[in-house]
Order: sequence, then structure tokens, then C-alpha cells
Amino acid sequence: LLSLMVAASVSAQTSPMTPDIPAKGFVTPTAQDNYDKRVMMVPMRDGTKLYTVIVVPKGARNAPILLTRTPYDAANRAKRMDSPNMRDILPQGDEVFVDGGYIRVFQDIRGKYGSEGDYVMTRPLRGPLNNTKVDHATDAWDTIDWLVKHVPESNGKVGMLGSSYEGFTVVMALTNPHPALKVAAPQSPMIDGWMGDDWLNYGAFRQVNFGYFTGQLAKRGKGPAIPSVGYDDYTTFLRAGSAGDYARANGLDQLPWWHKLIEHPSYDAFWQEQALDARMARTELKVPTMWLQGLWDQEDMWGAVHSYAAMEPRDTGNTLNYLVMGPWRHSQVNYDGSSLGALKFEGDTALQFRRDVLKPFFDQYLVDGAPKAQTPPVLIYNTGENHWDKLQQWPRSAAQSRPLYLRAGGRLSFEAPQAGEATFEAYVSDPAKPVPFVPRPVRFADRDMWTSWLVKDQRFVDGRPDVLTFVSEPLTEPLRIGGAPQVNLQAATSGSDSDWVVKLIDVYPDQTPSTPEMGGYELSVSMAIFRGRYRESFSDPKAIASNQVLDYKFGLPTANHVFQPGHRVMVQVQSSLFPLYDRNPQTFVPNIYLAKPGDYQKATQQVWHSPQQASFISLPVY
Ligand code: PG9
Repeated sequence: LLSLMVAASVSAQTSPMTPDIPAKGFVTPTAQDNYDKRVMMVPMRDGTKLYTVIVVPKGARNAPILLTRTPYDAANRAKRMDSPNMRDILPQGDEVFVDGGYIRVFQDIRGKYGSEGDYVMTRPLRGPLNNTKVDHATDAWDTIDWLVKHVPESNGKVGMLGSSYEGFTVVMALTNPHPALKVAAPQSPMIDGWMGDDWLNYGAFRQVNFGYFTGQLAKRGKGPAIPSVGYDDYTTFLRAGSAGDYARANGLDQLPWWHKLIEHPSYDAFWQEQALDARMARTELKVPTMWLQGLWDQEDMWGAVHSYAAMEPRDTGNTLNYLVMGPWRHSQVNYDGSSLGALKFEGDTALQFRRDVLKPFFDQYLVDGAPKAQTPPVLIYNTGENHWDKLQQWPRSAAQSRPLYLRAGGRLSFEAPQAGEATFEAYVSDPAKPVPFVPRPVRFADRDMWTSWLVKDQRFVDGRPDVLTFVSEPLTEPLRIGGAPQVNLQAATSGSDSDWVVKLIDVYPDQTPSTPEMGGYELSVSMAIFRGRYRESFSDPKAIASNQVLDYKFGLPTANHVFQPGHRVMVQVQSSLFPLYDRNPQTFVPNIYLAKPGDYQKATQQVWHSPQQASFISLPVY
């Protein structure tokens, strides 16, 4: 009897041989999710459908929509982790908006990931470079139009934000905004790829982009990385030769984008037509816009601040054009902003901004009945005194341009060079031994290195025979700068082309008892590389007359810094930043991307500091 009872109870249970993968498929219970995630293919005017993820808080009514258009996989952007909580599935930067009950939308731009259509890198606006009927302005318009008609929980108001490429798509939407687009925050937007954002800096090419090209362009989804043949990218790139040689060896000449780049080495119509700051200067101001970037933004140092400047003259009421610059690396605004490399700030500056400034600003325009936010026209972190500055305009109205002179004997002073002093300093720039941009071994794939390299202690090159160093006496009072320092270099080269790298550096006192590791630290406050062939014209490069002292004028990135008493100011001058930037062969060739091994020649560089040929940096002092 007992054995009969056991058999009966076993047969009522799951047989040991029941297949363990359910025939009906497995359904994750969603009942407890506090959000509803919808994936829609949203139709554009040309019939192309774009993959759109819409995350709606459960029970939402009259909620605003926050939209980001991305080339970086919308599905993934809305899936930080698996969780029933909307706050967990969305990126860290969105948390304040989730807490505020926003509907969140991510959309793949045409041609990437789940979206239909063809992909064109930073697709130009319709016009001379784009003869189709669509661009990111029309796609944003069509998307917003669809969203306000098809998301019943929304109040019909849309805000756009996003960083970098996602910031670029925000700006594209602003060139012809849909009436429901009520507010925007382009964060580190790619605005001018030739002048300083992403691809080049004043004509010098950033080789770190090669991995980005294969990742973005080899396929619709995520493409492959470039296999690393050695541990030190310095060696790898040096052995490869020119950027063109490296590209060919690694298959990049299969990518049309690479051909577009090398066919337009100079600032020709291809680049000028795409420069969005120039475009925004001609665009009617309609949407309150908060331009945003990091003060040490290693990718998009140009865009936001120049776009703000382009629009500012027309924002007479100070109600539509805003600027925010934090002590951040690229896109750090959306993560933790307590530190960058060796620098520590007063709390989580990124969270402070998102919670106390960005969110109230968006609420004002998007949330029905929200109060007017107390948004300063300019909010910029003071990197020497470690606090936020709220200002009416940028650059600071009080800032006066004051020349800081390079002087004989490696000195730096506000007094101009005197007669009788040595008149120049010289060094040999050897393309076979370029100056590294970070200590070797260089690993482009090392994210910590890449995100913090602009604040690296510059002592690692100070003293190299091919780096000139000019340094002031310890300051007896604070030196306050607010604006973009301007380089005025009087320099000669024995070659017929040359790069000039200038760094403005804050040298900490030898001893800093509370932070001993910062003793003597050489913090670059602002730096840039300038390709000498563009001395007279960015669009029409010319060979440099050898051994003639010529002036090189260019702007450094914006700084809001106080050099503290006891600190010294330093300027370093060198002719390469490798392998981040491709080497200048120092012999004039039609196209540096395609330089041949024999074109690379040593050159003797002279930096002049005579009374007649004085080199200086104009500092925006206040
Ligand atoms: N800096 C990246 C990028 C922007 C625009 C074009 C290409 C690359 C980014 O972080 O999106």
C-alpha cells in the first residue's frame, strides 16, 4: 500500500524527465515593474522606420518626454541592468528625471542598430552635402511629432538632451525645432570636427579615432575593435607610418568615411558646411538651450562653448542661451563628478548640476505648473578655487587680455622681453621620436588613461630636450583667468611644415601638506595643437618658409581658473603629441594623411622672445 501511495504521489509531481526548457517559452513576470517599456518602429517622412524605446512610468499622466537620439544602441541605453525599477534600467544621468516622473525615450538614428535606413557619419544637414530629403533635423521633427500623438501619457512637451554624438543630434533638432520641443541640453556636442571636436584639432588628426571608426562603421550594430599588435600604441603607430598607412594596414580603407576624411584634410567646404556653430549663428533662437561641456573634455572641447558664443549676441533678454562648464572629462556630466584623475572636487559636481540646475531648468519648460528655475545664464566651475561660479555672460565681462611673455632662460613673466636678453630657445623635433601625450606604454584602450589624460601631471615631458619649458616665479597673489587664452607664438622651423603644441600649466608648490601627492604637480589648464601649414588660412594650407620667424596665433580651450599664491605658471611648447595626433612630417606634402616615410624629417625649431619678436599667451585676466 505504501509503495502504491509513493508511486501515485510521484506521478502527480513533475516527472524527472520533463524537458527543463519550457515548450511555451519563458516569460519574465512584469507585473511588478514600475514602468512600461514599449519598442516602436517610428515612421519618418521618407518611409524609413526608426527603432524607438519608450519607457513610461506606471500610472503616468500628463508627463513630459525626455528624448535622446543615439548611434549607440537605444535598446542598450535603456537597459543599464535588469530590474523592475525604472531608475535602475536607465542611465545614471537620468535618475533625477526618473524621480521627476518623466517619460524617457531613446531612438536609434537611421542606419544604426534597430533602425532602418542608411548610416552616414554625422549626417550633414540637407543642402550642398546632403541631396536627400532627410537629415537629423527632419528625423527629430518626425519623431517628436509622432511621440506627442502616440504616447497618451504625455503632456505633449518634449525636451532633448544627450552627450557627444547624442549632443550633435540635439543640435540638429534645434536647427528647425518642432513646436513641441520646449527645451534642450546639448552636452559636449560634436559641432566642428575639424577645429576641435573629435576628429581633429586645428587640422591635426586624432588617431585614437581609428577604433571608433571600426566600432561604428564596420556594421549596423557594434563593429570590431582593431586587433592590437603590441602593448604600446606609441610603437604600433610609429612603426605603421602615416595615418593613411595605419588605416590601410588595418582595413580602414574599406570604410567610405575614411575616404571622406582623407579627401578633405583642410578646412574646405566639406567641413565648413558641417560646422554647426556657424549654422546656429544663422538660426532663429526659439528653444531655451543649455550648452554644456567639460573643462577637460578630451573629445569635444570646441562645440558647446563656441555654439553658445555664436548664439549669445541674439539672446538679448538672457532667456534662451545658457552655458554650463563643469570640471569634467568628456560626458562626465552624466556620471560621478567628484574627481578627475588626481583632482578632487567639492562633492559630486555632476550630480549637483543634474539635480540642482538641469532638472529644474527642464521642469520649468516641460512640467505643467513647475516654478521658474533660478538658472544662471552661465554656470562654470572654478578649477583653482573649487567652486561653481554663476555669471551673467561668458567670457567674464571683467576679463582683460593680458600678455604673459615667454622670456629668456625659460622664464615667464608679465613684463615684455628686454633688449640684450637671449632672443630665442631652440630644440630639435624628430618625427622618429615624437613626444608622447601620456607616459608610455600608451594604451588607447585604457579608459582611465583616455578619460583623464588632459589633467595628467606634465612633469613626464618637462625637461625632454624637445620640449621647451617657461615658468614664472611663485605667485604672490592669485592670478584669475576666465576665457580662452590666445597663443601668439613667434617661431621658426628649419622644415617646411610643423606642428606647435602649447600648454598653459598650473605648477603646484613643491610641498602641499594636505595632499602630498600633488607637490610640484604640473596641471595643464588648457592646451592645443596647431598644424603650422594653416598659419595663414585653414582652407588653403601653405608650406612654411624655412628658418623664418613667423607668428602663429590660435586659441586655447576655455579655462576658468585661479592660479593660487605659491603656485607658478608654466608654458610648455613642443611639436608633437603622439600617437594621439598623427605626426607632422615637417616637410610640406600635399596631404599629411598620405605622407611617405621619406617625408618625415628632423627639424630645428626656434621659439623667439626678443623685444621685436615676442612670444606670449594673452590671458583673459580678471
Ligand atoms: N565623442 C564621440 C563622438 C561624437 C561625434 C562623432 C563621433 C564621435 C562620442 O562620445 O559620441
